[in-house]
Amino acid sequence: MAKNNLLKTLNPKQMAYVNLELKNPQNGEYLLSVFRLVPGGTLNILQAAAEVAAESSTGTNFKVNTETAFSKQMNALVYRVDQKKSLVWIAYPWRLFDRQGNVLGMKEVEALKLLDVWFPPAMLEQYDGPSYTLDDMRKYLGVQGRPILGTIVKPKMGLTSAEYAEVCYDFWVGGGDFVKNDEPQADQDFCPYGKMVEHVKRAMDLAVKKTGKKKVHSFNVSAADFDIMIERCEMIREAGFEPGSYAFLIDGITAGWMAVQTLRRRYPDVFIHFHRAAHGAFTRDENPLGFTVLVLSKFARLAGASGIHTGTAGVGKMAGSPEEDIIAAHAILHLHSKGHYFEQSWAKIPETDKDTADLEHEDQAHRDILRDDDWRGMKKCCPVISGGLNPTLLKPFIDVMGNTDFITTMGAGCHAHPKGTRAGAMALVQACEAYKKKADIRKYAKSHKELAEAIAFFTKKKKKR
Ligand code: CAP
Ligand code: MG
Ligand code: MG
Repeated sequence: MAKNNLLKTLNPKQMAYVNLELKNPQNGEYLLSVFRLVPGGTLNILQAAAEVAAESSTGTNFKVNTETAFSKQMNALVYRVDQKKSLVWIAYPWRLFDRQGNVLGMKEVEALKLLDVWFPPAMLEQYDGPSYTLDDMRKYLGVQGRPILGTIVKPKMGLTSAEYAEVCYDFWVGGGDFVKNDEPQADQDFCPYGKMVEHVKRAMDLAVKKTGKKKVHSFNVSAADFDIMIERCEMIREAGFEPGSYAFLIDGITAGWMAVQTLRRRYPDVFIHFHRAAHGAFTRDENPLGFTVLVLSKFARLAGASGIHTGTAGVGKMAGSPEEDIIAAHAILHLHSKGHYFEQSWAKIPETDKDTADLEHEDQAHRDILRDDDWRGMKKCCPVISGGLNPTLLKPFIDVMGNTDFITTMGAGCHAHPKGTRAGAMALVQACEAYKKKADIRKYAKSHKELAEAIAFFTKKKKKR
């Protein structure tokens, strides 16, 4: 249907949320968004889009008498429609900063997926963005030019605190850098939180002493309420861990944006690790409702997460399209990034100042530039790559990612190794060495037993589940 005819179908309330002539939407006043929208009931795409814009900004299902001249200026505006592709573009006055939660339940839509968002500079300046970043973790660990090599302790739950810490120790002395709680691990009676913290501290001290290398543990601080979350953070800080040796893991979707931003604001000296458990309900391709991995990852950077899981781009076990996962990973890493529909600049560094923008790729320069000027840009958020990976999949993932600027955490990929966790860690380290030496992993395995055992096991494993 021609645009003018579509416009004629709008009722007065819907008209107040549409402006297909909006001049220069990237003028800095709006958060821009693009949705895949399939109208529900008898509505056409523009009517349904206007209802979404109303419900997710200032409106409801009827025009109310209480609206004011100012409130009307806060109306979100549908500014573009692509009927063929079922795409609609909506501009939100960024001062609203709405989270779209309501609209997914509206009868007026059959499908509604937030595909990409664009943040205006004024909005970027208002949000904390990351503080302690991957660059800081690299500096602490003394690890440059390769991924941070991590694991998740498995079994996911069920170990006592002493058994849990032993797995950490074995991974660390095998050469691994980083251990995380699994997302559901918290304060179970068989592994009380305080005991787990105590045992991990002891294991870390022993591993640091034995290897002479710094180590990091990411503690899941997600909890039933904020007080307990903060209590856990304080417990960890009082347990004697040196700054940099611990991260706070938060199940960001179930604990919510407030939890993420609270941690960012209270602990700017700690790596805030956003685990995205439950994201599949919103992000899977098969799901016509929700948002993409790209959108989730961009919001995590805005909210101040130091790192967020962005998926294994089809290399690991979790669903997720390669393109989507890689776009998301790059969007949170760099100062300028290309999304599905928007080019996002996370910095005010002028395009002309190209050398400066290029410098952001060198960790050191990136930090100095961004630190000495209050708002030149929003620091990087680190992709955490996890889910069904094992040492044989490290290079395939790096090849898809195009860089080694990420943390990888392999659970079964380490603890299912036929010779146990320490050998699993050694196999991971050896696979990384092979990558850095540009050596074929099978050739390298000829002189590296643990890697050879991993290759034999995980390639055989694929055939027989
Ligand atoms: C991986 C993992 C991660 C998921 C998260 C798990 O274990 O611990 O939480 O991969 O998915 O519980 O499955 P494995 P994503 O290494 O043993 O697979 O990173 O995609 O959010
Ligand atoms: Mg800032
Ligand atoms: Mg997990």
